[in-house]
Amino acid sequence: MTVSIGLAGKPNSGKSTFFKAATLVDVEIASYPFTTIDANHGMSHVRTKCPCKELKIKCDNCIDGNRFVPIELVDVAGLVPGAHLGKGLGNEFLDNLRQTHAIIHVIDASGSTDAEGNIIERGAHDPVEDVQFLEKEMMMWLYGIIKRHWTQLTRKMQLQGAKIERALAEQLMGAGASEAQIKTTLHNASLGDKITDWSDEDILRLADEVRKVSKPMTLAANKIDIAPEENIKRLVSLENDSYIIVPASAAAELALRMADKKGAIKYLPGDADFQIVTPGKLTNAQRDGLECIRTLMKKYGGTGIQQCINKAVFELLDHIVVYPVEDENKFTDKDGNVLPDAFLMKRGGTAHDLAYMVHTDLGEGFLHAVDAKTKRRISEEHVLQDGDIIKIVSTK
Ligand SMILES: Nc1nc2c(ncn2[C@@H]2O[C@H](COP(=O)(O)OP(=O)(O)OP(=O)(O)O)[C@@H](O)[C@H]2O)c(=O)[nH]1
Ligand SMILES: [Mg+2]
Repeated sequence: MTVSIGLAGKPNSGKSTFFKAATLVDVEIASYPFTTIDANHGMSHVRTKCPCKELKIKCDNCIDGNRFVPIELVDVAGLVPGAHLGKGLGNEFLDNLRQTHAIIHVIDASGSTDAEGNIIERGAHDPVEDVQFLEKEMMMWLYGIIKRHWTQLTRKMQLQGAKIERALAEQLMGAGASEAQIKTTLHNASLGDKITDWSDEDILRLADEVRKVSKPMTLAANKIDIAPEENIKRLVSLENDSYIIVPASAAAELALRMADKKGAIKYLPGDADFQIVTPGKLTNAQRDGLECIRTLMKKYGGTGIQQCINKAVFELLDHIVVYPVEDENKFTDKDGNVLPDAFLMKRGGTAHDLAYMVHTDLGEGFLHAVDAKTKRRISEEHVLQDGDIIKIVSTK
């Protein structure tokens, strides 16, 4: 299953710019609220070190040792405070986030848009005020789903004797919360299984816990190219155990990706710098623009866009990258392609889990696996590590 990351936030914060920069899909971008109405889906990538470098083998599936592993990005309509009550474009757009595994909350750090995304004088809105609204809207949306299905839920439990976590998971399936996740949330919210005793406050607490496990969030403090330094500092200072905050400029990343596509510069998403390759192809204004971006990148270590995606996948979702191969000596598939596939999997996954991810048949006929780096045979319970190259031996 492809990892899916949602881009959400108030209107005009730069979600579609982020999306276009990260997927190169040409979507509408404009300086007014609610430019995007229907969600955009596109392919982007996490960036990791390809194992070919340490193995000193030639590989055609990475760029200078940088491996880009596909993920899905979803760019949704802007949400405003009160969206769960139907404000702005309403809560139907929260539904576009159902299938996503994590969310990048895109914030306008420049403070030049109000809570509804209308343009105001730069710095007139405090972006710190925007930080928590999305969590609250999502909590209220989940609360709404539970309340709407309350009668069905009680009936399922009382008449059919269903377990509470099973009944809730079925109800919240669309929200992407699994039975195991629900079990954890019930524990975290200190709720017993007698749901007829639950108060509205209990259900709200549960909804908040479900949001945390099923839609973890990282924050992109966007528009750092025009944001007052003070705003960025204050946003970054909010980072703690439950918040990851990345200063970012979607506009800068988009400019770099476009210039790279044209062949004017050499830039890989996530790089801390770029090279101008054909100065003749650039106007003076373009060159000045690029130099401004370079200064910004020096300060922040890049544009922040790739960093957001990487943090969402590797930190929030705690995924690792593993490489299945058919030939454990040459690190290839049967056609001789070196490290042909890269799979994202949750940390803690085993060789057997990987077999199932590659193909159901491989999983069902699993005999053992081989760690191609050490040539050691590994059993089905062997927990894989980031960067592992695995040969699976199966009867099928
Ligand atoms: N300076 C600057 N402007 C940006 C940046 N990212 C986006 N913008 C501008 O912000 C405006 C809104 O960008 P969009 O990407 O359309 O914003 P959105 O969040 O998708 O907006 P809605 O679809 O209306 O919710 C556009 O004028 C963009 O050019 C950035 O990093 N820096
Ligand atoms: Mg948009």
